[in-house]
Amino acid sequence: DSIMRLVLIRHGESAWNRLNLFTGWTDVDLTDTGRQEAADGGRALRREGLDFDICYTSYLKRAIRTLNIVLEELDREWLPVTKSWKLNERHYGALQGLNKTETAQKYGEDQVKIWRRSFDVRPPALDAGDERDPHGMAMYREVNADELPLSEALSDTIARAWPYFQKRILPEMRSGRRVLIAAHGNSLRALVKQFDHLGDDEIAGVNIPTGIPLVYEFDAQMNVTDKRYLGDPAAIEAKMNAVADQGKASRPA
Ligand code: DG2
Repeated sequence: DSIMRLVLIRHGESAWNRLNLFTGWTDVDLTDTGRQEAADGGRALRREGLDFDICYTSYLKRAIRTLNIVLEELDREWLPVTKSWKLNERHYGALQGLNKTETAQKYGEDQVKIWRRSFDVRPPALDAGDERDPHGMAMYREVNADELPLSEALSDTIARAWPYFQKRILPEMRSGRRVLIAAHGNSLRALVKQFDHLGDDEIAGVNIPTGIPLVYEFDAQMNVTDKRYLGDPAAIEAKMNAVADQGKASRPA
């Protein structure tokens, strides 16, 4: 048949997810919980009998390590993996390193919601030459300077991630390869918005849980014919709500 399947997975909990800090391009590692989530995600894929031919991830170690753990669970560590900065998390600009709750207390929950979930409002940009500026980092030395952001709205993330998907990943799917993508909350929201043809307001309500495989099926015209998270629906919904609540001014401990 001509059904194409694609699996997306957000990395497991990172050290900065745990601390509730805006992360973006900060290259933080997984926590023990995050590694556990990744292993659980890999086991869920194995239980479903899902197998892969080629994998994609970002340049950031929380996504790379999640993918490695998933592949270990699947006994598929030999699979080819392509890394691209175009699958990096949305650049969170000068918010990177700030606590989301404290930022909501200081600027209000509405402003934080705009910074986290608006389609085209960029967070305040990093100053050029800031130690977090990607220009000059070894990781990005092959990237044209004018492509590297100092802050991104979701629309900017779509502008790099979606052409990458269409040019590099979709042709592999069309040639019959089974693709796994390990990436980030917002770089995956960028793809989901395009797959599901969500409006700019609709995507604001989408929160991607950590470490839960999201299985898409498409027909040859790239219409979505099926979409499901692997796991217990109540647990998944609780995880999505926890992501949404990270921007509240007060959160349950
Ligand atoms: C989080 C997402 O990215 O944050 O950059 O802080 O998926 O790499 O942990 P991830 C970050 P929110 O937009 O959900 O606040």
